Amino acid sequence: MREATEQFDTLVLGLGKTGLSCVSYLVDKHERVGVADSGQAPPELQNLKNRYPLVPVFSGEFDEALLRRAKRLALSPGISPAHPAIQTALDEGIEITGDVEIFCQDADAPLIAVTGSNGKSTVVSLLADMLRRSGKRVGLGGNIGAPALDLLAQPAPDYYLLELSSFQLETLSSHRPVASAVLNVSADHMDRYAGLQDYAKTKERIYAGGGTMVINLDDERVRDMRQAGRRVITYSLTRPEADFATRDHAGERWLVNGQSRLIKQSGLNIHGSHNLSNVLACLALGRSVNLPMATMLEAVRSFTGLPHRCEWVAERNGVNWFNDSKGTNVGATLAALNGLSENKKNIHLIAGGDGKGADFSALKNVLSANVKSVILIGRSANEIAGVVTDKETIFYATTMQSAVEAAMMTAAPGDIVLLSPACASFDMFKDYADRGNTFKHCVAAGPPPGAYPKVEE
Ligand code: UMA
Ligand code: ADP
Repeated sequence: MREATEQFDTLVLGLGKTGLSCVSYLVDKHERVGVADSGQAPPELQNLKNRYPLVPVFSGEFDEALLRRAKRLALSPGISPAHPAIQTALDEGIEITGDVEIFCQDADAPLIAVTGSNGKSTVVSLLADMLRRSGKRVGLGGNIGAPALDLLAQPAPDYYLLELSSFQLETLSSHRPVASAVLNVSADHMDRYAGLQDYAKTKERIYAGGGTMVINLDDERVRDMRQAGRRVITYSLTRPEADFATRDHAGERWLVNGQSRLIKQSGLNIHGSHNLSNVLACLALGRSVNLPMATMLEAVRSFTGLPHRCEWVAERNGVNWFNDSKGTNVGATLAALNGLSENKKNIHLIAGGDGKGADFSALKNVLSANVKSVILIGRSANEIAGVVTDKETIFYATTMQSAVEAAMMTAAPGDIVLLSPACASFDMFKDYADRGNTFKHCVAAGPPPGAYPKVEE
């Protein structure tokens, strides 16, 4: 029997991917580790029991007496340090850390770190390809999927490349990146932060560790993060003075670096001007570690984007279908609508889910200008309906299948149907990938028999 007073070097809070990676890393370091999870069925419980049967697991609401038994608490990203029991522990002098902080204390290769409200996974994926094509070994992880500490189980690469969420940045202070970027700041996770300012301050922490600052001049909040005396590489879609910018030449839009034209927009295989911005960010980050330009451009040409991000799905009866299930906040949905509409009012938008406390009013103008109908699903459907001016264009659906069928009934040749929910998926789906795959499946399944308007041959 275990002593109820057993002390822990580290008590890991949360038993998802991150929690398991912390246990695995810390047990290898011979720490006395325990795990606490406030849910009833933590996702990695069985894996933990199989691999570390001696590590105690405590479930149920976090208990101050339990937390007091630890020298430090390692918080999973989904757990806010503002939790009252964690605040009490902090007041009592117990250290609060996170997996990325532990990683940065021990990692032994240069780090490139990327955050932003949108575009992180796209940017780190393309940048990883640029690095690999340049002969560099890359340890890619963080918010994109592989927990940072799992990377330390492999031999050190030439570069670690971490996608960092604001949650992971909250507990981070030991990072010393060679380069870092905040791609953009728009409202997200407003159920966790006091406001946009608070959220932006958390993102800004990525620049605190030194190294080259890659700055997006198109984002006012990011521009303001620039620090005197630091090496800075800038990029912009609108400001020609940026190190990496765009310029029109002979009727084509080009990506440029100073006087050098690098690649035409028409040479890219990804959609939307937001993705042009992502490519510029990659070129700036790649430049910060001296990757050869020709190799970077090879990677850009081959990049077709990630699934569930403005992903083209099908063309049926002259209607193009796009899956942007990873559009989980207002900024992403705005970018998708602006990027795909080409200033026409031809989009049928499927949106909704768990709005995470968002204010949807920023969608109002683009909904009026570019959207023919709005098909709403999920918990926040009514909140989104509140910003649609023409209420006649709203449809409600209780399942993805009925949403897709409604779009099939409404869309005419030349139109676009876009799933870009501006919300998290958890009220109806396992995750955004499940939502996007369900959408693709429903599109492939086609309309119910006899329902589709007849198309003239
Ligand atoms: N839990 C508690 N108490 C709470 C909240 C959660 O005990 O108050 C427990 C849950 O019961 C669950 C565990 O914590 O058992 C889950 O931990 P977690 O939510 O931190 O999730 P992980 O599986 O560890 O995944 C995390 C990131 N998740 C979040 O930030 C919510 C993953 O990002 C990331 O890929 C992974 O670490 C590896 O780094 C996902 C995400 O949604 C994709 N990120 C947000 C986003 O992109 O917007 C930030
Ligand atoms: P993240 O990892 O930050 O969530 P992703 O690359 O996975 O970013 O893209 C998430 C969503 O944001 C997708 O809907 C995508 O279309 C949109 N998006 C991608 N890049 C940008 C950008 N630079 N600005 C605004 N939205 C973007």
